[in-house]
Amino acid sequence: MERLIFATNNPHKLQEVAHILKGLFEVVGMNEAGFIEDIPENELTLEGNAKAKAQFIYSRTLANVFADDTGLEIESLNGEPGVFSARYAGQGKSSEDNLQLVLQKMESVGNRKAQFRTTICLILNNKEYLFEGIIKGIILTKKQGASGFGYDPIFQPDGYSESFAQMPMELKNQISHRGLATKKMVEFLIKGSQ
Ligand code: ITT
Repeated sequence: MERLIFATNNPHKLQEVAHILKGLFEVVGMNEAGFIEDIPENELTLEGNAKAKAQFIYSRTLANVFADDTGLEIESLNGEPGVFSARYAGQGKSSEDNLQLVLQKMESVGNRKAQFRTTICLILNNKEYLFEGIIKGIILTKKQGASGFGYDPIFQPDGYSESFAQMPMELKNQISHRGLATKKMVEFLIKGSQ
């Protein structure tokens, strides 16, 4: 089975993606690949950060690698937290702090439309490829559910009456931003290797 490094320090992302790639590719997280440091994310776009993370590992290993940068884009907050989703409440703050800040900013806001967007950058045989996944939904007024991670308890995808944090991972993976982007990458990898 072909080996791919997933340049992430987020164990939840690794678990979700490893589940999708199970039986197709051997996915190795950054820790397993021997990296313990945080990769700097200084770009102003998801694409830029995804590329930076993948290039960081590629330049040190020359191995096939991919990275995911994800943002929660809220219409009435002009696309915030967006590329700053991981540090919305400030450097060193927790996911819970970030989520609470979103709830606070959305307190008296009527338009609750939002989307999660994931950009994956794959570096394969020294070439870069980008894949995107988007899921539209709404920001709930309070937390619901305890599965998942990050903003999952306050995001309800359109067409569902549960938050991402109330769904089993299999269902989230079927419809999510990350699931869609990962499946596009899988199609590309499978087609490319034929
Ligand atoms: P890596 O950069 O190491 O992959 P990260 O957690 O820093 O991990 P991002 O830079 O993509 O990930 O930051 C996006 C933030 O948005 C992240 O900290 C989560 O809190 C949140 N997030 C990302 N994917 C999510 C998802 O599927 N559901 C809920 N929240 C998510």
